[in-house]
Amino acid sequence: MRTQVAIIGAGPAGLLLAHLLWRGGVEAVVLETRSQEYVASRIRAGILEHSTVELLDSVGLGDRLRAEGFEHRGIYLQWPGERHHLDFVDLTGRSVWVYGQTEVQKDLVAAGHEAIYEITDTTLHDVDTERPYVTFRDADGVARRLNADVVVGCDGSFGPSRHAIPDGVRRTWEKTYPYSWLGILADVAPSTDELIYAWHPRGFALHSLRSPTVSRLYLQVPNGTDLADWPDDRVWDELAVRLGHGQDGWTLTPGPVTDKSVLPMRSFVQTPMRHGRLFLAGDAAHIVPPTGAKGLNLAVADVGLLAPALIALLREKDATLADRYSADALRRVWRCTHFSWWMTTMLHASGDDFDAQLQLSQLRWVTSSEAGATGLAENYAGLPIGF
Ligand code: RFL
Ligand code: PHB
Repeated sequence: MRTQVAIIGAGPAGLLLAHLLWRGGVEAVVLETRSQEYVASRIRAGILEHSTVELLDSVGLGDRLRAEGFEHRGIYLQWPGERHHLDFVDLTGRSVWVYGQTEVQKDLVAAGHEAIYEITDTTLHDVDTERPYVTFRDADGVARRLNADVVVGCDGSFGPSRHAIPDGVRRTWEKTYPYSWLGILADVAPSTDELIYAWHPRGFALHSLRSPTVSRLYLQVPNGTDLADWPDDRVWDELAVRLGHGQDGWTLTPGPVTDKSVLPMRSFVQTPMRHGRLFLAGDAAHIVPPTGAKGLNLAVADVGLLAPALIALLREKDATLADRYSADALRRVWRCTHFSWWMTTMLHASGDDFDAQLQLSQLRWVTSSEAGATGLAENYAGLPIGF
């Protein structure tokens, strides 16, 4: 097989890149190791920032999002005894949208972007030449070869693409955190109109949502937490304490839990994001802890930069944007890496009393000073694609 762009990974980065390239007259083939059903039903991100929505709108993928998603003006930040609303629209003129990653994925599939699913043994070859190719076994176990002008690794944090950049060239930066999130999806109306990020001495809690009848909530838990220790009643009781059930008349309504999982947290960046004819986008190049709601948005921003670069490279033989891709993308990646680290370390209990006082001081500043609030709002609602 031959194509112009071989894309590894049919997550949001890979399928959106295929869509943007198709609109620009460049052909791509997407290779995916999981089944289409598995990819479509993975429960992950829920918040789209302003520039993500603008990009999806501009390429004909915004209709269902506008009709079925929920526009939020801001978030609540709270700690015991106090809840404050930050209005991003007043502060920056930008809102965010609640629209699940599963829905973005469905819209991409509905736009006609097929992938070759259930492949194994994905291997990248000759990426530092003009004739890179990918070998794999298809769902029937048949060995296949895909020749391309360019290979793009959109294969997430466990894919092979990032390792195809030689050890002497690639550099990685990593930070781990001493806590994880226990997340639940529940068939119950959200007890809030906008997301609540709660600092609590027992640990962070987040009340998010997916629709008027589906809530998504998270609890900070120690690394290595066993779900067997967290029956649904215990999860709801702990959420009630940390989110301030009963405080100023606010109540948390529990309901049937339909999904429960533990998510580890990590900050990770690999540079460069391009080596020869291999480009990396999304989680393949960087992971952020979820507290800033940035993972999906960063993946979209990467491909928003990469698509015009590849279109210019392959259609006009103009390498200017492709040569700048890694540096341009990494400016935003490091901004979001810092923001996600900052939100995470401001809101999670570390067990250190001194840290707790600093966190509360920071939270008071962010919620009472227009300068502090604007900084958070600008980062959360998102910087322009070209930042
Ligand atoms: P994805 O979505 O991981 O897609 C990568 C795809 O590559 C495939 N793949 C391969 N394909 C072919 N050959 C191979 N050898 C392959 N190896 C892997 C994978 O099967 C997969 O389909 O990366 P992408 O497209 O870069 O998109 C990034 C986002 O998905 C990610 O940043 C966010 O979902 C992160 N994230 C969250 N972000 C948020 O902003 N808010 C959240 O609440 C949130 N929750 C999450 C998350 C990520 C999670 N993961 C990765 C464990 C919850 C989870 C569980
Ligand atoms: C979610 O709805 O899953 C979600 C929202 C905001 C975050 C993280 C996750 O910061």
